[in-house]
Amino acid sequence: MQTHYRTCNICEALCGIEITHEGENILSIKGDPKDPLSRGHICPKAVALQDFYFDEDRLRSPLKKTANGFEEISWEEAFDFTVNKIQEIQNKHGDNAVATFLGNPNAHNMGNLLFVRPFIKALRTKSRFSASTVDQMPHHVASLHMLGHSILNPVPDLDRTNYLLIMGGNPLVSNGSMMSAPDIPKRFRAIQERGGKIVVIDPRRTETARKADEHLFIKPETDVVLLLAMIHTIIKEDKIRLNHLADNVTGLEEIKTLAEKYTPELAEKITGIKAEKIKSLTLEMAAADKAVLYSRMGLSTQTFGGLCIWLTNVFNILNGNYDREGGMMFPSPAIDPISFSPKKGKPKYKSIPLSRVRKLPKYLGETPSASLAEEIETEGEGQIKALVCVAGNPVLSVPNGRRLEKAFEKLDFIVCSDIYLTETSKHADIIFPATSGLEISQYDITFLNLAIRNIAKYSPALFPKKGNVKHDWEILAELTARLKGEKNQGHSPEMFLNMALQMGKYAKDGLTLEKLKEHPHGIDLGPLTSCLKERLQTDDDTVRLIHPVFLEDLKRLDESLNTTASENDFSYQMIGRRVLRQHNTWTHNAHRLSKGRNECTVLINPTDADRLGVTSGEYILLKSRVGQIKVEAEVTDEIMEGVLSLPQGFGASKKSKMKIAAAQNSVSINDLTDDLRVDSLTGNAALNGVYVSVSKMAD
Ligand SMILES: Nc1nc2c(c(=O)[nH]1)N[C@H]1C(S)=C(S)[C@@H](COP(=O)(O)OP(=O)(O)OC[C@H]3O[C@@H](n4cnc5c(=O)[nH]c(N)nc54)[C@H](O)[C@@H]3O)O[C@H]1N2
Ligand SMILES: Nc1nc2c(c(=O)[nH]1)N[C@H]1C(S)=C(S)[C@@H](COP(=O)(O)OP(=O)(O)OC[C@H]3O[C@@H](n4cnc5c(=O)[nH]c(N)nc54)[C@H](O)[C@@H]3O)O[C@H]1N2
Ligand code: SF4
Ligand SMILES: [Mo]
Repeated sequence: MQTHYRTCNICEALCGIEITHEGENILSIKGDPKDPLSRGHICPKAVALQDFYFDEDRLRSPLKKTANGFEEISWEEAFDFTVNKIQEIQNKHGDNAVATFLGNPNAHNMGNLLFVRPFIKALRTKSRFSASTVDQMPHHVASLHMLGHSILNPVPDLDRTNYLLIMGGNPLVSNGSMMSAPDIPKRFRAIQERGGKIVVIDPRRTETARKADEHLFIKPETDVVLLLAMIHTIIKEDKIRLNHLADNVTGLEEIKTLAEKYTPELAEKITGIKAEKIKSLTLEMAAADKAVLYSRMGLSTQTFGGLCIWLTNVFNILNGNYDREGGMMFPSPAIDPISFSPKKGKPKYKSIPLSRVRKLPKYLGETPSASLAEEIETEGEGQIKALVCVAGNPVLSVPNGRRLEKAFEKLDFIVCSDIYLTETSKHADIIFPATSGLEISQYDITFLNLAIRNIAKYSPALFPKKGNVKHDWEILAELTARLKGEKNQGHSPEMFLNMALQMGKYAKDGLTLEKLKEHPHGIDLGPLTSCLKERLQTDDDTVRLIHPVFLEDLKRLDESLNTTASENDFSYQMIGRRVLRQHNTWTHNAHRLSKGRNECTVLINPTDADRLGVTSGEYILLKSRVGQIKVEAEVTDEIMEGVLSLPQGFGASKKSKMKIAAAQNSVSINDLTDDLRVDSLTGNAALNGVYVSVSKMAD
């Protein structure tokens, strides 16, 4: 019997796990109590890592689409065919005719992170899409304009705060995002046990809200006005404290002027939260010695996502809780992605590039994924003719996924790297079968830069590759070499990892890959420290409270406040939710995660249900501008009146090869979300707040 230690790489929580096994026979998967970050915590998904390894429905050989369906081919043929096709299309239509889509699992995989950039460079394409623009782009835009670098992102110092206000996040289920913080329940209990308070603002009384001290309902997509009113209150009540950043903040006077008109009374009318409550909440946070406002998905994937994340930062700064214990802090990771692309001293770019068709902003070189379909459909120079999709499932994950699926018919070539035949990969001409979970070695380059404690940890692979599969990085390295007409250098992720560690902050303390291998539970580098002044990337070393793009976007907000929503049939607003036992679109095949009750239900308030004559268990019809779905209703007062909640990540149909337990009831929320609804400031999709109509099914 052997014991293997690693980090679960499914979500951002970075839980340490302990696997006991006899050869390939897994005896147990448990939380690793010696992991310095997760201290023994895991969720049910970690146990399913074995299911993904053994799953008979996994892709086990390269596939080529033929008139008779998919046929297994050799790796040589798959590489050859792919590179020939890409070069043929680029020669004919230009480099940008080949688009890339990078899905969420890339961020959770060291090999992908290290090898995907050279691959995209070799493709020379500016048509780059990813899950970032259906997720957290507003966080990057706020950091870029305020701090000078898009990946200098703050995280809440959960272990020391005494007041946690959560807007649009449900970490009890999601296990946290833009903060790697495993074991949320224990960390939240600790806040309460030291006399602290947790408040949740969400249109749904979520699992997190139930553990909090207070929950406030808010009308979807109105958070920006609440944030402005909180900032207004801090200013009016003379509570601004900048603390150690006092000499490093610019734009304070402009903030005071712009917040003037957004009174709590105005915010009450728009958000539904009482003016008195807004004031008392703000004053409580101002009075707390260590307080933090944390905003996530519910705020970043809505029409004013950019303004919301900007104002979240502004509030934390004015409240004296930025880069300070118990507030929003900045990790000091052993591998600092910023050190590889410093912006300091560089001239600010004059304007942000725009997408070809809808002229949406392209931050971080990313064209918004909500515009992928139109970039394929719309003829003219730069039209997309081929798609390279690495660990992504955009048919289920981008708004109006059905339009995208239809647009695929126009493409000359699709190649996917995936572990499954999915709603997206089933359209591919070539599929590369990749390894996952227990087959890969791992160092969490992305998420250790978002962890609420400074940690370094390396996990070797547990098992050899199963079947005729390759690591994504091997696939990417081979494609890169062939595209460049060079010989594959045969570099490994470990080689780059070791180099990066040697360039890092802790190299002087002897932090090498060898040392990490000697510490299979990870190395604790201590709690977060104030480090913003050293890490700031603005040319003048200041934190900018304002930037012209935000001021400009406030005009869009004011216009929307002045237009009363016209009466139409779509009178409900739909928001998304996550379920504990699934991760996005790809874990549904794990038997142990898919048994039990149907989780793909739409939550509807009892008052609305009564009006419509709908009862729990009944199937109802939801329609939006772009589509319609039939889904089981769940009547509950945990959702606000006028709001519906549908889970994301569902919708894989039985047509795919997968034996999906819950497939019968599974519908995709993105058959209803609207690709035309974006936060025009950041290009991020506005997945929340979509207008839908509800009706009973005919008997
Ligand atoms: N309406 C609505 N839409 C949403 C969201 C929402 O809340 N509401 N959430 C959004 C968010 S936050 C995200 S991150 C996106 C996610 O969107 P995507 O990244 O497109 O989807 P995922 O399901 O995360 O996984 C992508 C694919 O990777 C495959 N895969 C898993 N592991 C590996 C691997 O190691 N290698 C390879 N090659 N493939 C692998 C899976 O089988 C799956 O097909 O969805 C977004 N879409
Ligand atoms: N179990 C599980 N865990 C996951 C994932 C998963 O699919 N399953 N996905 C992972 C990924 S890729 C990500 S990005 C993270 C996301 O992690 P979180 O940011 O915690 O995402 P959600 O759980 O979707 O929570 C978003 C919350 O916003 C609320 N909301 C919606 N609209 C609004 C609004 O207008 N205003 C306010 N104030 N709230 C609103 C919703 O009701 C919901 O409670 O989770 C990760 N963890
Ligand atoms: S919370 Fe669950 S899925 Fe996320 S890292 Fe921990 S065990 Fe894995
Ligand atoms: Mo995400």
